[in-house]
Parts: sequence; C-alpha cells; structure tokens
Amino acid sequence: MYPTREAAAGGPTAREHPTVWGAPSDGPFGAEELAAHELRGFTILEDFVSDEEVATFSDELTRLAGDETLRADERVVTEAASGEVRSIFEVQRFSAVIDALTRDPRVLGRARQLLGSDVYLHQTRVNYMPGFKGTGFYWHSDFETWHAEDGMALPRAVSCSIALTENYPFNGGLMVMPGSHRTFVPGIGATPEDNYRSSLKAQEIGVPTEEAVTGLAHTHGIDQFTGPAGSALWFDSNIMHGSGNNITPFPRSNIFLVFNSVENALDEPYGAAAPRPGYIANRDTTPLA
Ligand code: 6CS
Ligand code: FE
Repeated sequence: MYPTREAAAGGPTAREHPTVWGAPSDGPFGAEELAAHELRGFTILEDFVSDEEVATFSDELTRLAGDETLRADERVVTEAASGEVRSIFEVQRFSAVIDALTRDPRVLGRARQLLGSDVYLHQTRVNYMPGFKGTGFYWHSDFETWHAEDGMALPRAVSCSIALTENYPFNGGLMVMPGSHRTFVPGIGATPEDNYRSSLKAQEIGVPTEEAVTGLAHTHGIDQFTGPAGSALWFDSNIMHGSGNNITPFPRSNIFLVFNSVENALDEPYGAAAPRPGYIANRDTTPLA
C-alpha cells in the first residue's frame, strides 16, 4: 500500500484508511467535529491555549533560539541564507513546559481520540518563521515522507500546530487542501542518502508532481490556517499542505507536535535505504500519559 519514490512515479491512489479512528465518547471532540475532521482532514480551534500560555511558550522559544550551546546540536536546523534558527526538533526534551503541553488533556485527549488508541510522539519541532527572511515549505504530504523515510505503515498519525504568533494570510501561514488527505500522492524521485539534511531546510525529493498538485487544488481548493496566537490546527498526516515565504515584518512561530498511534509503530522505511534519526522519527513507542 502507498507506494512512493519509485522510478516511474505512479498516479495518485485512494487512501485506504480512516482519518478519525476514535468515537465522540473517546475525547473532547464532539460528533460533528469528528465528522468534519474526517471529511476535511483538519480542524482549527481558536483559543486552544491562553494568552498567558502563549507568552510562556514564546519565552521558551526565545530562550532556546538564544542558547548558543544548542546551535551545535543536530536537532537545531538553521535557515540556509541567514543562519537564524528555523526549527528545533525533539523540543520537549529541551523544555519541561513544552513536555507538559504534550501530555495536557486538551492535547493528548484529542490525539488519542482522533487516532483511536494510545499515542506517542513521532516528531516535535518548533518553527521560527522569522520576518523578512522566513522561507516556507513546498507542497507535500507529511505521511509520504514518514512512510518512505521513517517506515510509518499507515496514515494513522495526526499533527497539532499551535500558533505562537498571529497567523495572517500574508506571513507564511500554512496552506492546506481540504479533503486532499483522502488521496495518496506518490512522491517523485528516489530518496538520496541522508535526505533529511537538506529536506528539513527545503524538501525536493518526495514532493508531488505539479500535475497532481493542480488536480488536488482544482478538486479541493486551498484553505489557509489563519488565526490569533493560541490557535491550534489539527491536521491529518496525509493532507497536502505547504507554506509560502515570509517577507513581512511579522514572524510566524509555532509549536508542531506529531502524534502516532502505538499500533502504527515505525517499521523499515518503505522508500529509503536507511531510517532517519530518532530525533526526527521517534522509535520509542512508550504511550504518552
Ligand atoms: O520530513 C519531515 O518529517 C518534516 N517535513 C515537513 C516539511 N513537514 C513535516 C515534517 O516536520
Ligand atoms: Fe509538513
């Protein structure tokens, strides 16, 4: 299932698996919210965390980005052009505050409900899309990468992006194609050695063909994740998404938590020679509690 990064790029195929695996009785989302999430592939919750919490998380990001000793850590990815911090992976290991957030019932309860099981963190990162120089991510499905390079068998993972700055339509906000998660689009190109060293700065391999993106865009349209700081975007691992550059003075920072079902633990990569490091694709499936 879900063949990708083969020599001859196959065409898009239908997703074989549900988006919502749990029930209304399993957590905070109501029946209507779950039905909408199943159909659209994403859910935006405004006021997900309070202004005080946003301030606390922002202080953490500032502290981490300013910590010179971290710069040498491979979990810190910098912007190619400016050298500024672009992302910090496995961020809950650097911040007790963010670690607590991953276990907060508002977060963990929803992840378990959407995935219908105990969950663990597949990947976490904080993204600092700085003003003026922030560069975005081309169109992609996260699941395509996690399947090909991390050995994630099924799209039974969900991401929660918590905005720490206002997400305007113009400052590099995430764009999603609603409903595109129900189509699996193979990525083009064989995975080079250590692809993550470049793909986390700018992904080239495993991206969909322009033809596939065109088809999805005409079928589903494009929505933007806009909203005040403190908003959360929950999105399915396979939804087609991307973000533009940020040339405005307004930074776009977020905390990005990826939950995987403990029943969907990583296997051998389906489209790469070697698995990626644990800080990008966690293989410790101890359930979050
Ligand atoms: O390769 C990855 O795992 C990361 N790349 C992108 C562009 N989004 C998902 C994930 O953080
Ligand atoms: Fe992504």
